Amino acid sequence: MSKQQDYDASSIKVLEGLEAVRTRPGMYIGSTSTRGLNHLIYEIVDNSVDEHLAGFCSTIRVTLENDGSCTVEDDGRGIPIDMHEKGVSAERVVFTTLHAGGKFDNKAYATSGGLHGVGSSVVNALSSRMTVQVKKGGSVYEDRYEKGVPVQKLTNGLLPVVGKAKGSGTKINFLPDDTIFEKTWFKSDDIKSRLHETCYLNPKLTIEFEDRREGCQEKAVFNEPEGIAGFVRELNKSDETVTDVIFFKGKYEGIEVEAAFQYIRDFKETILGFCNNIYNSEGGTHLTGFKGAFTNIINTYARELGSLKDKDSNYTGADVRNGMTAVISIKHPDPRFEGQTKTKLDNQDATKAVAQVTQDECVRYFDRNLETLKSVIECAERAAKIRKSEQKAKTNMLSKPKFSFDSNGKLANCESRDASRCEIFIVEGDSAGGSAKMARDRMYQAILPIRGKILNVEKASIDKVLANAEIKTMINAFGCGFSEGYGQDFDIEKLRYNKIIIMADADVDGAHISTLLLTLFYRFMPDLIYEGHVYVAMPPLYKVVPAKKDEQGEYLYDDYALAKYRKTHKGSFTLQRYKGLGEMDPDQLWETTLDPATRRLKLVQIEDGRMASEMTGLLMGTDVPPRREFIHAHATDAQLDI
Ligand code: TSJ
Repeated sequence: MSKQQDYDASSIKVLEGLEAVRTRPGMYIGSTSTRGLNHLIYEIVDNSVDEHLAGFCSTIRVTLENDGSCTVEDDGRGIPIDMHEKGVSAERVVFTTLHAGGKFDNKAYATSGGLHGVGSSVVNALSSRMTVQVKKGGSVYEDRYEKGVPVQKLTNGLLPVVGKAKGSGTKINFLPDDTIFEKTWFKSDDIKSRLHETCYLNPKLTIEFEDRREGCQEKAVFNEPEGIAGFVRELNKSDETVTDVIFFKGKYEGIEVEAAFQYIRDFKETILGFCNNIYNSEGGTHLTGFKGAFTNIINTYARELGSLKDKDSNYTGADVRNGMTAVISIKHPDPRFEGQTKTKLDNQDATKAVAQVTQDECVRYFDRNLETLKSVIECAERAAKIRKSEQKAKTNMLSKPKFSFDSNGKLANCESRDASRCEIFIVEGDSAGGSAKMARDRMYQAILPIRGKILNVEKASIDKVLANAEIKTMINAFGCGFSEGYGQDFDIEKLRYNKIIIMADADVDGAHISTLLLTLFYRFMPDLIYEGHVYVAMPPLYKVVPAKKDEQGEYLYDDYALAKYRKTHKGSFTLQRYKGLGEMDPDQLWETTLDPATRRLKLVQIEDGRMASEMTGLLMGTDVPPRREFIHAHATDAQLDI
């Protein structure tokens, strides 16, 4: 068989592969929302970062073009364009083979972390067009694709030369396919922050960003020679610091470990883990190694220095991390990931490597910097003190009989104790609550009405939060306790309901109540959200009933659906607008929001833990000016009902 025929045969496989990507894009890039869209850029940029790690690329340029496409260009060696054994340019194999690599997989580190690293062929398949230009040996070579299918004619399987060039590099331009993505507007803030982060993790790399889209013209250059130490400094830029940034690195059994940390006055802990430049939002073994070793080190010193007496128990891990901001970055030759979003590092040898390097380097540092060590121990002391006094308050509160806060009988619990099938609806208002209690499936659906607005936990002190009757009722009803910084008393295994469903009116007040509840869950029971237990019910806004008797009535969930109905429906109909859940009778409530067969629920997910935490602080916290600024900048998205 000739080489060309050979390629024809394999090209059928290629088309099948592309089709698989286009049929289930979510499997390859996580989602087809803005997050998935932005991922296309990261996917491409990560290839240039690999070239940087291999030692051949110093600058990457990312441009958002006015036509909606994105250009990524680097000054590396250029993707190989010579003849591949399949009888066609190697470049074409890279862009048409799923998980391309194989032969090109001679990188120092595979960057397959979670959603990342699925490769350029996936981006190609999801782009209505893509142009690849490779500079090498004085010439520019070009290839073109549409929806992943090559459209450039080759000569003897090789790419045409389209110009002359100095130096070498790769330039990709791609336009995301608007039949695949729900939205095709790249979010420049997210992209900039991810590119900036990449530069903190790669101190010798420069990334130039440019937005050329109409009305958004902007340029930014990122280069962070200080590396992750600079990252920690940036994270703490608006906090009162207690120590300098401490940086260390080392290597253990083939695993490179780098860490930077600094203490701030605030009672919070921020520890970010990266493996091969990929952020691990669910943490993992590298963080376990760091935390374990650090706790040991501080307890050992605290006993040596007499801060802990013989009779005292050790500081907890959370105590010693009180006020700590840290970035742990490792390079692992064969990373494995697990967890709900496949972003939790799973390699057991990473625990040992990070623990060993942390032990050696921190002891070396603290032996020479006693004042810093004392400041760290003071932070742990303060945390331990508060932990002990809160423990007392908590045992007093939670040791009372179950549902003791429910003496007013507001919670209508379900009969089943099979948590996997039980649901609890948190319902705004007593009248909707009453209807919901009548309409529900008593076996599996519990109803907890809450009156008016709950406390904004972002603004209140912990004792106020715990004193709040509605919050106590919820904590007791869920059954898994709560965690807040120092105490790790939350136990998701004890959760009594598989689904926690927020049921609020589809108006501004309802949205506010949902936000307050989500803030509560996010701050005190974040695992409820991370493990996918929290939902928001989507009650319809309208019901349309056609005048003709034989036609079915329909619930409509937003104004867009109503406009569409008006356009497509022939004949007259009556329109009922629901002002609130309280207006629905039990039957309607059952059909629209309770019945698992017909209701609509929105699963609450965290796209980016850090971003979510910062946003929650910004939107729900006490500091007004930055919130006002944010609202003014984003107010065009809002729809107020007057
Ligand atoms: F994702 C991508 F494929 F589209 C892409 C790859 C996008 C961009 C903007 C850059 C790149 C890329 C690939 N930049 N640099 C490289 N380098 C290689 O592919 C390469 C070059 C030479 C050799 C060699 O062994 O000689 C090996 C490799 C992997």
